[in-house]
Amino acid sequence: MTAPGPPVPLLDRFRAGDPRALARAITLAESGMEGARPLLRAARERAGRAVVLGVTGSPGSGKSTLTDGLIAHLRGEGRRVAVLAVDPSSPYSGGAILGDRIRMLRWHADEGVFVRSLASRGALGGLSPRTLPVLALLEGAGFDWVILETVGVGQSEVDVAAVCDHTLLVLTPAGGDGVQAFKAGIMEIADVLAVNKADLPGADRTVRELRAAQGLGAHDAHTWFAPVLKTVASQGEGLAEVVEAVLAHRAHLGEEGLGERRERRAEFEVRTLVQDRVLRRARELSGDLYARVARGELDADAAADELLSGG
Ligand SMILES: Nc1nc2c(ncn2[C@@H]2O[C@H](COP(=O)(O)OP(=O)(O)OP(=O)(O)O)[C@@H](O)[C@H]2O)c(=O)[nH]1
Ligand SMILES: [Mg+2]
Repeated sequence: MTAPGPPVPLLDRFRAGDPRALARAITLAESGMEGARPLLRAARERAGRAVVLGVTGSPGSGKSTLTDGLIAHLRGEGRRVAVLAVDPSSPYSGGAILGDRIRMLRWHADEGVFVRSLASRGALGGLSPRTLPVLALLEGAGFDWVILETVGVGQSEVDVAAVCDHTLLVLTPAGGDGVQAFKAGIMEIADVLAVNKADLPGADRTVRELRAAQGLGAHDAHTWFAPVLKTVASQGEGLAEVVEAVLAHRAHLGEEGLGERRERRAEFEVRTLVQDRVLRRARELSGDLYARVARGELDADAAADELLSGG
C-alpha cells in the first residue's frame, strides 16, 4: 500500500528551511513513512555542503558536553548547527538524558540550532535503518554542521565512522582509555581524538600514549594522523582546536575524498535497509526451517537459499 505523498506545502516549507517542516519530515522518516521520500530526495539534491561530524566514545566520556560546547563555539562563528543524538537512552548512559535535555534547552530559542534525539538502535547493535534518512534530511536542510552523537559500544562507533565525513573519538584519562581504544582497534576510525576531562590527572600521559600508538601503524606520506587534542568540555576548553582539526581533516580529504565519504554513506544507508528487509523477511518465512537445520535435515546453506528465494 502506498501512503499519500506529503502535501506540497510541507515540501515547500522544508525547502524554505522551516524548522517545523524539518521536524515533521524527521518524524515521517523515522517512522519509515512513504511520505518522507520526496522530502528525502529534496534533501539529497542539496546535500554535500554540511560538515557531517560523528562524535563517539565510551559512555560518560563527555560527548554530549563536548557537542554542546561545539554548538556554542560554532554559533559564535555564525554557523548553523544540527545535532542528532542516537540512543541517548542506552543502559550505559544512566541518568544522562535529563542532563542532556537541560543542556540542550538553552538552544531552544535559537533558530540556528536544531537538536533531535533518536532512541533507536539497529538489530545488529549498530545504527538503526532509520538514522540515516534523518541524517540525510539534516544534511539537506541547510545546516553548516551536522553532528551525530552516539555512545561507542560495539558496532555503533564503526557505523558512525562509516556514515560521517569526520569522526571525533572522545576518550578520557581514566582507566587507560587510550590504550583500550588502541587494543580494540577503535583508534583507526578516528579522524580527530579528544582526550576530554583533561582537568583530571593522567591527561598528558594519555595523549603521549595515543601519539606513540599512532606511529606504530603502517603509514606513508598521505596518511592522516588524527590530531590528539586535550579538551575540558565542561569548561569549553580546547573546542576551537577541535573545530580547527576537523576542518583540517576536511581539507585533507578534499572534494574527492568527501565525495567518497558521501557515497559510503549512501551505500551504508541502502545496505542497512536491505539487511533490515532480509532479516524481517527471514523471520516471516522461517517457520520450522531452523529446527530442520538443527535436526540435520537441511544444511544451513540450503536454508539460506530457501529464505532468499522466498521460502
Ligand atoms: N571533570 C570533567 N568532567 C566532565 C568534562 N566533560 C564532561 N564532564 C562530565 O562528565 C559527565 C558525563 O558527561 P556527558 O557529556 O553526559 O558524557 P557522554 O559521553 O555524553 O555520556 P553518555 O551519552 O551517557 O555516554 C558529566 O557529569 C559531565 O559534567 C570535563 O572536561 N571534565
Ligand atoms: Mg551523551
